Amino acid sequence: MKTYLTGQIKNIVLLGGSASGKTTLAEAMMFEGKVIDRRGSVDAKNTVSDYTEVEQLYKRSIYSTLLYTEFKEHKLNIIDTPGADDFVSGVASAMKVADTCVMVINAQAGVEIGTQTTGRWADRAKKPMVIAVNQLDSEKANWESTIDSLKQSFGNRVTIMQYPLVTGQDFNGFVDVLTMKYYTFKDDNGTREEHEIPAAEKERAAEYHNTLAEAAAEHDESLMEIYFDKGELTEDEIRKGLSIGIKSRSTFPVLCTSGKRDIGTKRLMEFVIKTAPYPDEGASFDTETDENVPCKADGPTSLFVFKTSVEPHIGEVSYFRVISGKVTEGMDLINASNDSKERISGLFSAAGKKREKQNEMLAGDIGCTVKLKNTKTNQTLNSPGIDRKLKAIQFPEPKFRTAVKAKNEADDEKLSELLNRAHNEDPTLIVEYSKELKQLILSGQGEHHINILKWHLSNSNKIEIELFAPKIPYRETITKVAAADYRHKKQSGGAGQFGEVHIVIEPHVEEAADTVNFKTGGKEIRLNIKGREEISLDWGGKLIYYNCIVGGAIDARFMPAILKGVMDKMEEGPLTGSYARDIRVAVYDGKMHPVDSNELSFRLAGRNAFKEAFKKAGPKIMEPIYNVKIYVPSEHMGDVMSDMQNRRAIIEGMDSEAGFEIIKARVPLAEMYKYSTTLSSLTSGSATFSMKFADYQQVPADVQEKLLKAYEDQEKEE
Ligand SMILES: Nc1nc2c(ncn2[C@@H]2O[C@H](COP(=O)(O)OP(=O)(O)O)[C@@H](O)[C@H]2O)c(=O)[nH]1
Ligand SMILES: [Mg+2]
Repeated sequence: MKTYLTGQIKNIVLLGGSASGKTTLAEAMMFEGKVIDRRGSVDAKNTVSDYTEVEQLYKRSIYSTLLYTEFKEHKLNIIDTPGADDFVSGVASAMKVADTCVMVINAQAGVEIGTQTTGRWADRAKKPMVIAVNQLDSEKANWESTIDSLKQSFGNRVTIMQYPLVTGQDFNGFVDVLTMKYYTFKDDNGTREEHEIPAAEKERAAEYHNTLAEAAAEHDESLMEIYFDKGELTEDEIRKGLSIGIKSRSTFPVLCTSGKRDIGTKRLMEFVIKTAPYPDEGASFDTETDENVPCKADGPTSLFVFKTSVEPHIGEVSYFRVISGKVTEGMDLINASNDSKERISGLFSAAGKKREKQNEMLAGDIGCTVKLKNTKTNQTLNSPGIDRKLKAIQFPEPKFRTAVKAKNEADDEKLSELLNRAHNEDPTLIVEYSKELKQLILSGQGEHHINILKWHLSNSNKIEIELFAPKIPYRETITKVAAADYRHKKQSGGAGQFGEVHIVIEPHVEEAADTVNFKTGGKEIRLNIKGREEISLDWGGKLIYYNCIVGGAIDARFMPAILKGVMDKMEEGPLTGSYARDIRVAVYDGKMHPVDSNELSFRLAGRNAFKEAFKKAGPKIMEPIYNVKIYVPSEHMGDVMSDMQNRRAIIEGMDSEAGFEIIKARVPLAEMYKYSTTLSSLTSGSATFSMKFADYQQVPADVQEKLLKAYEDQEKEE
């Protein structure tokens, strides 16, 4: 395939709700560009984009797919994304490398939750947006209400550039108020005919044309002047103004399409090619040290890997954008994260699994290579001597958490390896062995997300897994002062064991002064602080350890052993075996034996003294609380709220945004198991949410009771 110059490339990402028709539209674009000679369909499971077995099984996109088409001396790189929230990683990575978003709207539904969620991604990434109102050929298509919902969501930036005369069965074209032509299409193969605008439509078309011209003039002073002078703009002038408006996200032009019947596809491509930003005017790439890397073909080479996948018969495929310079076959590049040398042994443009060989690709182009040894998503490859590490893609926080194990224990090791590999391919799948919970915890974006992984493990790797409710990482702490003396003594035949420690403990509060006078259990204790050690615990919170031994009651050499004993119990809290935190421990007295005292004795004495004191110190279990943000259409608000109430949620605020209500709440993690599934069934899939760890909070008394009981029972069993 020929080498395209930076000024001949456009990079778009198709966004939109599930089943809005992105994959079908991409198919039509490739057909128009003669990359394929017949169009497949999602239902016949033969599209270029949804080529994996699991996508064909579910008849929908699960992964983002890199595609391209060639049109009007340009190469259009297209990233088709899945619409469902569960597979958002494909949207996040595409958003990094594309220059323009094409938001595909299902005219039967108008703005959907997928429009909203992906629209927010575009907003955060500050990407231009062109709107394609699609499926106008379907019986239930409703142009007016679709435009209303778009305006409600995106405001006055929504600017009509094309509108249909009829929708449904008879939909066969539209009026284009940029070119002021009426286009019709026949034979469902994109054959286009150009007409005068029908007389009955002239007035309406002129009105939209003026609105478009005004929107275009708004972004450029010289255009504004011409517009005031002449009262109108030429097509080229409008295009110039629109181009500026699109780049600055102040204009979202609306076009009409039916991907299925190949209506409007070519006009959409033409418009993108003529008006949307080129790679050197589009996405901006900064290094981790905030240096901007200009998109210049004559600069040093840098590639950014935004996706990797393992494909049958090939192995690992790495998808990249050429950020700067050019890449040629056989070139040696250096991975900026690990300094390993990578040879670009194959260089391709990709349309799904179909790869076209390229000898060279220039700045701004998007392609793939195979068999890199040491390169993962989010890494940068540079020409030798160049040290650039580009800012990483920000993937969303997980919102579905499950424990996992192999049904057959013998598969455990292989399972860990496969899960790690899955994470490399999809960074929103996170796997972690929790030492604390003694469970392998798998997190993702939803139950379906995890089930697809399960399908792969079973079908591609012949490993069956079991998913079950994960334990909650509780924490333990104390609420008041308590003291304990403990003597560890053992006399058995030869050498004995002896260690006695007296401790006092209290809750640790950041910045509170050290306490020296205690009254507890009818006893007064006065401390003489000799040493203070502040330990930041791996699991959060602190332990402050005071050496207050006077008169050599315990040798200094035994102090670390006592601390070890305390840490033993901090790691396996006395209440439920969870980590303990935020405690001050002072050792102020004790006894030694001239022969039998050793480190082990003091470790055991420290551990038991701590355990006893802990139990008297008003111990509390704390649970992780998450900040949860739910986006829900108003009609489902009541159901979602009452469900939240059953989850011990504290509603912190409510808001509304473009027809959606936003609920902000603090919810215990223990109450969020499978929430994504519940929310989806409560709202027929029209809501979404995010969750992020906030802090630890005491559990209510009844919950503490239950947890204590459960731990006791478990201890007895063991
Ligand atoms: N009538 C009609 N149906 C369409 C159109 N585009 C897609 N579809 C159908 O809508 C469903 C979802 O299409 P798909 O391309 O997979 O949507 P995606 O999830 O956005 O990729 C499929 O059954 C398509 O055949 C269209 O323009 N008109
Ligand atoms: Mg799709």
